[in-house]
Amino acid sequence: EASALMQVNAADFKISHFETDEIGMSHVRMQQYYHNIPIYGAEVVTHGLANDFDFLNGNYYTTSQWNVSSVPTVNEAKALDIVEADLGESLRYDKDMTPIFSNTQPKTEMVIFPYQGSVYLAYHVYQYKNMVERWEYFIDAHDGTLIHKRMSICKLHHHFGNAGHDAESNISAPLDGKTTANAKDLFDINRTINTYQVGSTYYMIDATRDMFSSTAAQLPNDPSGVIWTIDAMNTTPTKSSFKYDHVKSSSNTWSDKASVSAQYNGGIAYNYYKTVHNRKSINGTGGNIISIINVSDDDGSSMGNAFWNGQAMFYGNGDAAFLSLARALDVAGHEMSHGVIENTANLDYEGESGALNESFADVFGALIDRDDWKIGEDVVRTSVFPSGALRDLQNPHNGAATNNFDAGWQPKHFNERYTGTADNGGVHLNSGIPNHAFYLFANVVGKDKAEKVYYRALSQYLTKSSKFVDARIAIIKATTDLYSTTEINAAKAAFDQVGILGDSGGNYETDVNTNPGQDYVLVTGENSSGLYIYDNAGKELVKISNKTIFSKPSVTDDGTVIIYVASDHKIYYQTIDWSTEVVSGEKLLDDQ
Ligand SMILES: [Ca+2]
Ligand SMILES: [Ca+2]
Ligand SMILES: [Zn+2]
Repeated sequence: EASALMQVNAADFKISHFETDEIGMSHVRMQQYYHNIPIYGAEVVTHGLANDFDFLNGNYYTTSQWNVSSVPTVNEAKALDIVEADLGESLRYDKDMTPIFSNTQPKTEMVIFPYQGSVYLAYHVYQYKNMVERWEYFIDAHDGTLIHKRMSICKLHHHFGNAGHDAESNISAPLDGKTTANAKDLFDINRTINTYQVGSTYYMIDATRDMFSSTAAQLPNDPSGVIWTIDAMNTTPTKSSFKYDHVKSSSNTWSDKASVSAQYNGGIAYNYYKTVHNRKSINGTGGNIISIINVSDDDGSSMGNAFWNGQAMFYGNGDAAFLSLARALDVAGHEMSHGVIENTANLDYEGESGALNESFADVFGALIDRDDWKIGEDVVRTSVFPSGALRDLQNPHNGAATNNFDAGWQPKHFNERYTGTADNGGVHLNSGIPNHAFYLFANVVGKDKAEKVYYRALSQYLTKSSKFVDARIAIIKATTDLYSTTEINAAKAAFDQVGILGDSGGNYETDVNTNPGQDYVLVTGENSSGLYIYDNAGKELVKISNKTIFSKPSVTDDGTVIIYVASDHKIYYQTIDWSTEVVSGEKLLDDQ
């Protein structure tokens, strides 16, 4: 079934992930290739019980008209030089790195990059400018042109600094034993935290979780499978003067409340994913959960922000707008969930997929800090955020004037969406729309069911290039997998209410330019019998299938190919020539 997606060779799809889940459903994730090079963002997932696949989603391209040489004329080193020249800083972390930031070296992959109507052979480069800024670049592998770039790190709220590089470690020597301590957090509440004794020194390292690997760990400096809080000693990770060290004590007493909060909240978030979703840590394979506290702003002042940099959570001690950020469980949950998202659907941090990335981080932040629908209520100052929260899933307008983003206003309906280019296309703004859909859904079915559905959608259905409509389809499908009519209707109603409509996948060609062609709607008949094309006035143009349609049809980026699964569980496709309006008729995909 994985093979032969029309007009492309079967060999162009390769299985990247296969999983059979707890209800016995298989999910096959496939990457599309062009001349043996992966096409960026082209992923298809098929799903079904007992390998009887009856649902397909994702995004793929018809490549028959493409004419791109797959042999680069610019080499990888040159591409990295171009990235560094553009960043204005060199950051090939090749020296003296501790295990904490071992993954900050640039990562490069050759891809076929469809972008704004053209198709490129490109180097996709992840490059850290410093500990705070991770950038993604697409460099033309034929002429070295910078095709596209974006920063792909979430700050809890968005104003960005720059400059500086190179971190130096103060982390020193090694020896044993798990201990616990009682200490006050930023609420002045006594918390029991797990610490670790090596020789006569206690460290803020929690080695009690079932992800802990005693064989791989060298404590305290190179642990494996721990929850670990580190002190940045009021230095800034954008500067070469950045320093960090263990939070430690000679008596197992802990007076830095931010460290107690960070360690405690890290444990709650770990437990949430473990007990509710059977997920082993952020990366799914027992990777360390690292929080860095006492992080300063670029100018050395106290930082009113928090972020996940792809490796660790960073927390500032607050400013005129925020209290100490480590205080808030939902902030910790949000930032850690970015790591979970990166290790599952890995939604592009831009446009609608970026807003979904932000939304899933808020959704799980609000599920981990379960007592309200708000984000940041324990850390914002009301002088800046009038509602007393940074964001509110129940009411994304959040008590602020329309479009007053700085005061925490977000759109709650697709009609209100932000269409500008700031904030990677409004990823922290338009997240309000799917956030509100989650609230509407969870408010009907309850958080216990809603979280199962959302985690399933994130881990089994969504892909890198998923858009709002794909989230709708994924949530409805995940609900269908797990629950019944009441819940399915609640999911549909939730997305209807925020204006995310449609039953087939989005136009993936670009986030920025919309297709100038006329819109058509693909619909199934009553009881899913028959497949029709309607115009956008709701008039039936043509019936293209008599079959009972099992899956939501999926449409290629250019609208020329429709693919769907019928009730016989076979995959069919049709091609449409829009210039002549000739439909090919139903064809069966080969099973190879
Ligand atoms: Ca709360
Ligand atoms: Ca909250
Ligand atoms: Zn975020």
